[in-house]
Order: sequence, then structure tokens, then C-alpha cells
Amino acid sequence: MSRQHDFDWLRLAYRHMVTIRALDKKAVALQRTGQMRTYPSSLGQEAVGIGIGMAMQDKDVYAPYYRDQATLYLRGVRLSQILQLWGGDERGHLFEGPAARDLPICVPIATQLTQAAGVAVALKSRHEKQAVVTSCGDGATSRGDFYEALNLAGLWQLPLVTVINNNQWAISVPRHLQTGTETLSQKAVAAGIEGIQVDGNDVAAVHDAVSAALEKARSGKGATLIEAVTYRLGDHTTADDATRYRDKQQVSDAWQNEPIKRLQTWLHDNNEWSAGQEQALQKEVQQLIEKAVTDYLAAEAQPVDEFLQFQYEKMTPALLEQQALIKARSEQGRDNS
Ligand SMILES: Cc1ncc(C[n+]2csc(CCOP(=O)(O)OP(=O)(O)O)c2C)c(N)n1
Repeated sequence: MSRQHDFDWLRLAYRHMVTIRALDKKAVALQRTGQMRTYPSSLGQEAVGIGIGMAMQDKDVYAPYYRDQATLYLRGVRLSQILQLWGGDERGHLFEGPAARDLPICVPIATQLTQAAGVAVALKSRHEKQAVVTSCGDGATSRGDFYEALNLAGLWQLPLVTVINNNQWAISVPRHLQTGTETLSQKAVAAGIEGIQVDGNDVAAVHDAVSAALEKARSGKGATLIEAVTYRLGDHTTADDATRYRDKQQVSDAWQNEPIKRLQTWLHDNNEWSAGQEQALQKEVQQLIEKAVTDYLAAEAQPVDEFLQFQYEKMTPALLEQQALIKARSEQGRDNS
């Protein structure tokens, strides 16, 4: 653990990680009972998302990918909204607070990286003292978008921090079948930017690396690539069954190094955490999650044609046509029932 972090900070990070893990568990349970669409769990990777979120300032911009619920939560997105999003309701993207300046979560692999570079170009050309953070999985680093964004970031010294959530798997493709490079952080070399590798199961290490990179970016010194080495303990999404391609022993070994138990042990060994505190926290978090679920389930269903409205600022003629079609079809469906 870094000496820069006092125990209050570590307890706060711990609380955030416990909250996100509880949300995750609940979201998977909701999916299993037909109350949630496909959900991408971040089980085991909480230190990456929380480390990033605690390092960002409100004024920075975040371009997330689909496994970034932890950072979005720290950017002010409500837990119920995260459920809403994965429940298929685009209104979950109506972010408030610091997240109001962020991009929506990105499901196409790596497209958020070029978008983030675009935002960084805008900030730089306006001489704003802000930076952009974006994140992706290890698999995303094999895509052209990744190299394009990094190349531009290096060439134009963009205020961009790219965090690779190296959870070792791109669905069923292991890291060693994905790329010939020894580390993912060294992909920064070709772009002429700094690349660093951190322990992605250590929330303080992630926080330190992202904080330093952000400071550098805000002061005009350019981009950084950070590889956070972690492990996806859950299935890729609720539509996946990782037992079909993954060795049991490898997973149980990875559990020995998971970030939450690790921080809890550290706090406990330093007499900074007790069983009573743990019990109280679990109870509090449970209440938070239950409230989020109640709010999520109580929300009225989104009108079936509304999702088209979120694609552009204004509806295009083609979208208007599609909207009319969807409306007519859904009304027909109702008539038939
Ligand atoms: C452009 C595109 N191609 C393919 C997919 C299908 N797909 C969804 S997740 C995934 C693997 C991504 O793995 P990684 O980047 O390592 O992120 P992780 O899910 O492991 O966090 C793929 C290929 C997609 N979403 N978008």
C-alpha cells in the first residue's frame, strides 16, 4: 500500500469497493430472475474502477466502457441508474453531477478510445486545464481504434489517460492468445507516450498512477497508458459460462489475490478495521442496494420508441421513419392482445 494514503482514505476506498461488489451481486441475481437484461459483472476488478474514480476531479471527462460501473458510481451516477441502464432503459444515461460531462458507456469494443481522444483534442484546443480518462479491456488493445487513439495522443500530446483493465480474458480468449507483446503497457512505446503497469488489485496503486497521469495531462505534458493487471473472477457477462473455458485452479488462485479481501486484511492487520465495523458496513451497503433495486423496479417502463431519441441531438428523417414504424407495430401488438 502506498504511504500517500491514510487509513481514512483506505477505509473509504474499501467502502466503495464493497458497495460495487454488492451491486454486482444483486444485478446478477436480478438477471437470473428475469428482472435484468445482460449484465457485465466487475467482480474482482473493483480496485481498478474505484482507483480511477477516486483519482478523477469533477472537471475531468470520463469515457467508460461497459465494465465501468464503479467509476460511474463515483462520478455521481446513482446505483439505481446503473441497474436501469443494464435493464435496457437508456434513460439511465441521463447522468447528473460530474458524470454529466462524461460519455455514455460503450459496448462496441474500443470505440470509446477514439471518442476520448476526440474530447481530449477539444479540451487542448480550448486550453482547458482538464483531462480525459478512458478505459478498456485487454482484448480492446488488439483493435485498430486503440492504436489510432494512442498514436494521436502521442503526436498531439493530448491530455488523455487510458487505463487498460487487464482482466486476462476477452470472453473466452486468454491474454496470451490475444497479442504477442510481453506487457500491454509497452504498447505505449510505439505511440511515443509513457506506459506503466500497476497492480490492478491494489486500489492505492491504481489511484496513484491515475492521479499522477491526470496531473501530467492537465499541465500540458501529454498522455499516459496505464495497464492495471487484475483478474475477472466472474463470467464475462450473464450470457456467458466461464467454466466452459477456464481452469478451476486458476480461478481459485486468483481469488487469493482479490482486491477487497486484500484491503480488508491490511486494514485489520493494522488494527484499523474490526468485525463490528465490517458488520455495520455490510448492513449499510445492503440498505443502499435494496433502495437502488426498489427505485429501479418502481420506474415506469420506457416507451418502446424512445431509445431512438438518444442517438443524435435531433431526430434524423430516417430515425423519425423508424420511430413511426415501431410505434405502429407496438400499437398493433396491443390491439392483438
Ligand atoms: C466492435 C466489437 N466487436 C466485438 C464485440 C463482441 N465482444 C463483446 S465483449 C468482447 C471481448 C472484450 O474483451 P476485453 O476487451 O478484454 O474486455 P473485458 O470484457 O474482458 O473487460 C467482444 C469481442 C463487440 N462488443 N464490439
